[in-house]
Amino acid sequence: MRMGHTVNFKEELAARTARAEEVLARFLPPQEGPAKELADAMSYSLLAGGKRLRPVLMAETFAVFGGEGAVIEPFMAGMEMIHTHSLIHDDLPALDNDDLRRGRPTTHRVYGEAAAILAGDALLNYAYETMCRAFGMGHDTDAVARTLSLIAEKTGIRGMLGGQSVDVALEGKPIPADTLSYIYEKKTAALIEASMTAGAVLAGADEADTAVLLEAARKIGVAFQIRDDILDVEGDQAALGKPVHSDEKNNKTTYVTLYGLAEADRCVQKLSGEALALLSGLKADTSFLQELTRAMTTRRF
Ligand code: GRG
Repeated sequence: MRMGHTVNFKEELAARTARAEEVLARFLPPQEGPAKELADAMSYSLLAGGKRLRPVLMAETFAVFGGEGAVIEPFMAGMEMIHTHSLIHDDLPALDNDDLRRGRPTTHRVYGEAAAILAGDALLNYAYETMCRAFGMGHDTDAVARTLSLIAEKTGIRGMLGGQSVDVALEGKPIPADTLSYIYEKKTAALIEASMTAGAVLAGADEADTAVLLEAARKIGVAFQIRDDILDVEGDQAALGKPVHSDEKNNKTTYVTLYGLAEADRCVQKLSGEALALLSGLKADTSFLQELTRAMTTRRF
């Protein structure tokens, strides 16, 4: 198992999460000057202690496909900034109107709604500013450009934001199964896809391996979202760091409302199994990615 000096997955994950935390803190804008309050709100949201799954996934696929050096770091930071922007905006009164995120009051509860909108916008923009730094790091610029481009695509109208827009438009209405799948593949899986393929593309993985990773990531991402639906019903607010029963409050159609808890759980297991089969079919050592897939799809937080 390619996990450094230890084969203990929990310890290894903790070490990789700590590295992601360290990278994030290093790439944030300084909290000084006239826009200090904006930098404070960005830092408050970003350093609030999420699971850091996306940068960890990205760093791992970079390493699995032979990537070396620090060029992955601006992408790790950028991806977590994009993810955090989506959480800040999703919690706003106009969307889910939630008060708790990552175990702390949401950004708009602390800084006010206008400042939270700006902090989300600023994180999204700063993500690209940060990732563009990779051009000056002596890495293959074509690989850097392709990595940036795939992240932009998976974040925007053809990815996360496209899915979120359909989710919002259909709130409180019955959603057909194929539309719900579209929403999950875009709103949630797209950033997991971006994270897993970005590391590989930056490292120079070939198209066939990247396509397998993309397919595995889509399955992991959809399973992760269905697990989120399940935890919203039977999870624990203290462990999750965010309110439960938020979907019910917002009258949302989810896998749980559409198929019931038991069938939703079967879907998670099926998707997880298919993703594991895809990962284990790759020639590279995907043992850590497989452990992480299991952890993401059986999580309680
Ligand atoms: C841009 C407003 C806007 C929304 C985009 C991603 C998203 C759509 C909204 C965020 C809220 C949400 C339910 C996202 C689905 C994906 C998901 C389960 C996110 C939570 O990710 P975790 O569990 O969070 O990795 P941490 O806090 O650990 O980083």
